[in-house]
Amino acid sequence: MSPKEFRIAAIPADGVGREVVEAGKTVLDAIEADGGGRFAFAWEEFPWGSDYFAEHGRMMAEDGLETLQAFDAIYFGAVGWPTVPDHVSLWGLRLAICQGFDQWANLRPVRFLPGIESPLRKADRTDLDWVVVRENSEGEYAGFGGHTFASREGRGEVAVQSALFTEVGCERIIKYAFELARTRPRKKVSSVTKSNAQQYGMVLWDRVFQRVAADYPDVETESVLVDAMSAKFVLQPEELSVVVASNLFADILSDLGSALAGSLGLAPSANLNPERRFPSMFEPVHGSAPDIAGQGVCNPIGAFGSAAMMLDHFGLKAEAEGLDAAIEAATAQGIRTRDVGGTAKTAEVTEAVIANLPA
Ligand code: GGG
Repeated sequence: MSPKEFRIAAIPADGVGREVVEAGKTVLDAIEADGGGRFAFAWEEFPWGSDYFAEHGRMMAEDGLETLQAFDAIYFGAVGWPTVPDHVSLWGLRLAICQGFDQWANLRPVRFLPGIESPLRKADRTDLDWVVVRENSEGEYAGFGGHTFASREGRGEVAVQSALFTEVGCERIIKYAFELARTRPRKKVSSVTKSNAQQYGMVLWDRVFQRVAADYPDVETESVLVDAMSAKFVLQPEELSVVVASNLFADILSDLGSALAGSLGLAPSANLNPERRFPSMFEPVHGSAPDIAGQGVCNPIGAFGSAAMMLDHFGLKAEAEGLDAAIEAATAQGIRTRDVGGTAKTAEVTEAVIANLPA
């Protein structure tokens, strides 16, 4: 029987993104080798990112989305480098892909791993299990706005940035969160807005949340303002399971969550087009970390967790679970990069995870 082939576009992009994508490919190659010829990964790597911008004046090829459309998934590193304004690099690559491919659901599990200290208590908190569900197509990242210069000195500049909330956009992400909650041990969805101050879009979100919640009587719910939710992450972490929020709020809360799990370097994510009309994209939550790039010391665990989410997306459930278990085994053995209090290099963590893959 010929192996089922999965075409993967690798976009390492900037800084430590290159190191973690290389590490992730090494782990996935080992999983493929252990797969007994049942499946194969066909990789193509794209040199897009801030260096590409210096040469071509754009972050990705003009026909980049057409090229990527032929792939089953995108494995992404990180975007952002001091040579390119951050909003130019982000909009030119990561957001161009997320929005171009209608990857409207961004899943950001917060992984509390054995052997990793959480600031929530000076011990690991593997009793906690959160998923942040981020609306990934509109909200505060819709890109609506403009600016104007009010005087010749450039003073008095005015800028407007609008957030877009549509009933369709709110409903699909909120339903996604409820469906996800039904698959989890704690069936609870916490919705996060700031609808007391943001009286149009976020009031619409709250209304849709209440309407959708009525269809899921088996799922516990709460609506919490984002400031209160930030405190709740720290003070009542046992109260959380699925947290659904707008693009900006979920971006912030998922960083808070992964910091509370020990490090941003641990956090995986999936940018999903649930209808599967377009490829989905898997990437660690962290950015390009210019301060440690190129030193071989960055934490590859977030990229490995993202690879596990990609395997799950391919229907390779056993391999996804095997990789997640290997990650846990490696951290439990004390193999940690310096962001989580260890001395291991990226390559040592990679070797440890491969050594712990199920036979
Ligand atoms: N791997 C994630 C990444 O590169 N993030 C850079 C960033 O600034 N992201 C903003 C966002 O998640 O919207």
